[in-house]
Amino acid sequence: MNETRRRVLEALADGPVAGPALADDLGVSRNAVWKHVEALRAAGFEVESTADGYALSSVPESGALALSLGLDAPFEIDYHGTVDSTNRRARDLAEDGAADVAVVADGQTGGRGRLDRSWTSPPGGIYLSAVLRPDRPLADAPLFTLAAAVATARTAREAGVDARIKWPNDVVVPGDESDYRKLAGILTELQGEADRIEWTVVGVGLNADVDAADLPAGATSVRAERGTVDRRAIVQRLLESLDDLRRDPDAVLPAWRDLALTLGQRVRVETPDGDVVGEAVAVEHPGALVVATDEGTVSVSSGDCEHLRPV
Ligand code: BT5
Repeated sequence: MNETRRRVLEALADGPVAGPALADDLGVSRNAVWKHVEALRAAGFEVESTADGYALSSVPESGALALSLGLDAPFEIDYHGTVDSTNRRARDLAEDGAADVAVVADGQTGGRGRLDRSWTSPPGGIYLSAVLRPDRPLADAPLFTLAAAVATARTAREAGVDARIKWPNDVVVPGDESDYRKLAGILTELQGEADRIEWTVVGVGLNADVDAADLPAGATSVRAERGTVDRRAIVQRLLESLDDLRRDPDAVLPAWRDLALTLGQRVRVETPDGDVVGEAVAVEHPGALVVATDEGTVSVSSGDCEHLRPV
């Protein structure tokens, strides 16, 4: 990202600021300032020319500069109009040594779910994958998936949606009885070294300003629940919340439990060793679901979970 352009933008956001004064401040020519202002206008920023100088009057919904402006979390934004998969891109960056990068795209042509499933990625959705390098043992890795679910649910709740978490990684809006509609999904990828996490990529697909007709059956969007939303505000809140949680991993499980829709429900969890059916009674560190079955208590660390109607 062009550093001078970013500084011009920040000055305009605090503006109005006169072109010559800004040129002096930044140590560039007046013509260079003018060119940066024109480039910002071309990128969708509205910059007014007032008697007191330039003033920023509106910011576009996406783009690296727009998403970085005012972001209160130390993520560099790697923005794409369209990409195959933000997780694939984030993984490549992580393998090249990147840290604290958030890959954000307006669309995906090959969005991925878990277990080779695909993620439908229509316009208006948020497709975001953060590269994290937490200094934690490998066994703590599930905490970062749970943290992403908490950050996503909190952000959707701030947007007015009754978002809850379905174990382990779905953000849903509850319906009648055991019913729910899926609002967001999370895909985590991980590289370990010795017994440490080397990097983890947490990918979030959030149906934000999406027309429900563009989504698979059983899905919903912030727009369908609450009306149209500003995707920039949502991306920024999500990253800020994720940043808070990764700095305080002990806060993740309690926050997850507070938002959990699964606890107290009758569930069926499909695991590689067969189905586990019973009541979901707890979530234990670092994210295992404890199910009370007819044969006793079983702790499940991964699998697909379905909420069943009460018997
Ligand atoms: C997930 O998988 O829920 C994880 C999805 C993660 C997607 C993000 S987008 C940004 C980043 N880059 C990627 O390539 N991926 C991540 P899973 O639990 O396997 O659920 C997948 C299932 O959810 C599909 O089989 C569909 O049934 C359903 N589904 C697909 N697209 C959906 C959507 N947009 N909204 C709701 N449900 C969807």
